[in-house]
Amino acid sequence: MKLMGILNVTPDSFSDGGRWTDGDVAIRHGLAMWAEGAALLDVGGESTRPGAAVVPPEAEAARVIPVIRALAAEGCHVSVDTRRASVAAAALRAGARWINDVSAGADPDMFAVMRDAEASVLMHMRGTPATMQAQAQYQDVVTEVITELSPRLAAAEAAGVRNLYVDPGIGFAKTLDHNLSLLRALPTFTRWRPTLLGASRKSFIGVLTGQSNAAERLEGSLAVALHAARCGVMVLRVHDVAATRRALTVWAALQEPPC
Ligand code: HH2
Repeated sequence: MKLMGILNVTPDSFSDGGRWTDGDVAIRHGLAMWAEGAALLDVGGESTRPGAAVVPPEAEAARVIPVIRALAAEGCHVSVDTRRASVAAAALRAGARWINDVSAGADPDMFAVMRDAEASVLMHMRGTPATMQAQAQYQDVVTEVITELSPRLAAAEAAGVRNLYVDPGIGFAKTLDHNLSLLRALPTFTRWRPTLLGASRKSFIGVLTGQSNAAERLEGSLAVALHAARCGVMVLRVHDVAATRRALTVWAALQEPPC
């Protein structure tokens, strides 16, 4: 399983907001995650936590493009975490390889841009970060997430997008029970499509463990990482690259046959 290291160049991300807003500090953190074994660095300039402020595309691009350019120039493989086609296009020009879109192509121009990416991620969400939690109502969350992602995948493929990954969107228009149902059903996703998962430090872990401080949710994040590995997730989006890599190394050594 590949690790995607999270690099939020934002003042307000839920667990690391403000830590990497200085470009040089962000680049150093990205290089550190790369050295720790990240296969991709996911650079984002807009927090998508519930109720986060909307960032104009120019401001989002100004945050992420210099960081992406510097990391790509150092040989790191970079993905851009954006809902904006214009930001995604600028990121590809700056050397990004993947596009990670939590809105699964809501911007009408996104799929045309994704055509030029090495791979792209379509994540499930309802509404926008501002409105999503009010839409966390499902009869059967697993079936509905797949049903809602399917037309987005079909549209992307019809537009010529290659190497698509699906993501159930943990924490995006989901309650604790929805998140747990989706995680238990990961094999359904991984049998369906190459799957990326982002659960690192998310609030459902804090609800289960009683930890309100997101930065302290490492153990819960590692538990999800091992579960994801067992379920065949191909890419795991994490804040703590070194710790996750170490946990996965031990887990892999215990598998029969060794993997
Ligand atoms: N989660 C977040 C952001 N981008 N992308 C994918 N594909 N999957 C996810 O689960 C996912 C994502 C939210 O986490 P984070 O970037 O840590 O926080 P914030 O949105 O507050 O910047």
